[in-house]
Amino acid sequence: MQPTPELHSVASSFLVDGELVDAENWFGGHINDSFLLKFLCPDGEKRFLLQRVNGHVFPEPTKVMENVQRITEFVSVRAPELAFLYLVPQRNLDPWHEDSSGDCWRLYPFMEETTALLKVENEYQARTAAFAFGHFSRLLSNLPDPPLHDVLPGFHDTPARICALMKATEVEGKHLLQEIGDELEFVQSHEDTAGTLMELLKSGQLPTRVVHNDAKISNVLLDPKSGEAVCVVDLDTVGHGTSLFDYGDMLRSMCSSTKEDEQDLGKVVVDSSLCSAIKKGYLEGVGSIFSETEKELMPLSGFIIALELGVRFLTDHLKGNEYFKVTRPGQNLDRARVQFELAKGLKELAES
Ligand code: GN1
Ligand code: MG
Repeated sequence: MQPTPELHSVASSFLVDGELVDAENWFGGHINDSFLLKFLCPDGEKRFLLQRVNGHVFPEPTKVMENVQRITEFVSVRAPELAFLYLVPQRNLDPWHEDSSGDCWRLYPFMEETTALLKVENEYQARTAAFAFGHFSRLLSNLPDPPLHDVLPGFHDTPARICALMKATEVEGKHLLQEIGDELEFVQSHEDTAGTLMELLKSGQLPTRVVHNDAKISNVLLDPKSGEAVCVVDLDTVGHGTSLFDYGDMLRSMCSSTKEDEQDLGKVVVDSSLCSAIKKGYLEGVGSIFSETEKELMPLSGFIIALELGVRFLTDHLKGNEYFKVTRPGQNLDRARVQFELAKGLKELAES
């Protein structure tokens, strides 16, 4: 499509030797606005990914960008051989663009010859993606002080997420309560277990590490020929927490070949061989830094993070989809139901 004047203006601030000739919406996540840009450069066409950080979700987008810049700089020094999304600076060498309304824009070279999966198809993919997240955490375990900004305080605070759901049911969703009675009962009956990770993290029984915080399958780019993971992406949420936030996110997003908004819950099946592949890959990637307590809680973390995400989708459904983008009515409710179904399957597996 013809780039809009806004995209032209933003794109022209970045240090690219070429002319912007095409822009397409890029549907790569539920949060930020992304565009695939094509520039005509002296040595041919080049593609870039332009993103506007969602200022509603991230109230301090400059802090998000400061974190992203620190991480990418650190990785470029520590592991220059690693394929990674490096920020293209602006012409004035600032690492990102801030527009007149305070929105932050960033530009990455498009990772040609890679693909992102919305769902896992086989054990190899699960293992290599989990390895990539483990390796990422291991690499960042040496990130020097100061700590990264906490851009979304309480992001994986499961008990606080449950409180927010209960509040939403009181304030905003009375007319919807009948529709979600079973889901609310499921959440309430597992409230205690759901708080395990936060409790152990707060008491120091689980170590605090630098973690990705959004370790889902679509946040790893794969080589479509070899199937191997090439690059971990989406650094907005990287911060300090337990590795089990990532491990739990991997289990819930890679333990099944189901779509995230599947309406037929009969298709939501937890595949134990995918779970074993995730475990192998993650432990290989993260290496010796993993403690016994972390290892013990690995299986339960999948249940907790699936339940937590279900709670977040359900809360957003009640609040009129103000957080997660939707393309159809009821999509966040369907997403919530899938997560609760996965949570049930992951709990059974953890207890078996
Ligand atoms: C969001 O934007 P995206 O798709 O990378 C969300 C994650 C959820 C995920 C579920 C900042 O990630 O926490 O697990 O959707 N990111 C944020 O698909 O809330
Ligand atoms: Mg994200």
